[in-house]
Amino acid sequence: MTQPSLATPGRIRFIDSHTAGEPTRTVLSGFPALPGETLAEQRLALAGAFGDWRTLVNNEPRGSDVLVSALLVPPKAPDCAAGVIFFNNVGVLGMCGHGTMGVVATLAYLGQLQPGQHRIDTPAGVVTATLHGDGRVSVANVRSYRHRDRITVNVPGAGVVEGDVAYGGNWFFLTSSVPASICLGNVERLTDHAWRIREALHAQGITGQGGEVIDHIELMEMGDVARNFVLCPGKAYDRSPCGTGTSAKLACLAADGHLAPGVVWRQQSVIGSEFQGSYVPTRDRTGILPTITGQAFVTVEGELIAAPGDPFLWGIPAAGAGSGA
Ligand code: PYC
Repeated sequence: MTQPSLATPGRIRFIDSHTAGEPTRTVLSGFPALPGETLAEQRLALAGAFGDWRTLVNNEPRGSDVLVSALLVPPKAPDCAAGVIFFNNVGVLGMCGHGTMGVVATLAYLGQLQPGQHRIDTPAGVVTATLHGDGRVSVANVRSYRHRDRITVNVPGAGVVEGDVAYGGNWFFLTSSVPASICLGNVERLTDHAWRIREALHAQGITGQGGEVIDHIELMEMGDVARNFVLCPGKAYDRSPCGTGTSAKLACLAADGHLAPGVVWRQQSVIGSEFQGSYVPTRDRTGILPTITGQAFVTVEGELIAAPGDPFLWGIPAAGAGSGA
């Protein structure tokens, strides 16, 4: 176990929510201030020297591998209602679509946000969240784009798999190669397949732009309504249709000319929950600006207690998972 030394934890106030089934833990207070001039720098601090705080909040025994946490920080960009840095069981994220909806629902529950448009600062850039009167949230996400199309990967045990590499606030490999239909009963097979793809991408040196690690795998099944299975960096699958994953999918559809600007795309998850997405092209036509709509519900309000002498005060490392950074 790592030996934390940066501060002594006490009580950490949080609110949990779920968005289309995927949990978000919004951290309200009790977390140390992270050093950095930008949220991107603060994200690196959380990935590095403050990593024990990440595992304390997110991992067992106080959290779980499925959880994505959202640390509220003072925004650095102007006119933002909040700043947020997302993290999971193995590292930090650039953006998180379901998590942004969870943060907005949480701030609304606290009476800190009213229906309307709100700018939210994230390490990947500012996103605009619209809280609708009925509780749904639309997230106008960061620029999303396809980086490589129809590349092939040799996946041990699965053969040659073809897919696209795209960015939607995190890096994704998207493929319609599925070992079984996308439904809850097949989660173990889907997880195994997606994890093999992730390892093969890594072994074959296939990355996002600038050598960025592709740490999300999105298996797609097309039909009247599309279904996906998204495997997250720490080997947990997304219960929601994944906001950044849906953004990456929209970027691919736009690049292929398969979805016109403004047309609504329905994206279901492996548990059957749904987001709606649409896009406008960027002015320079190098990508798209997606908007993803879904709904989050507050589930738990409480304080994490970090008792001195607890041998698992700093959490249990995620088993068998790679880096989430
Ligand atoms: O909704 O963008 C998302 C997301 C990323 C990881 C889990 N959910």
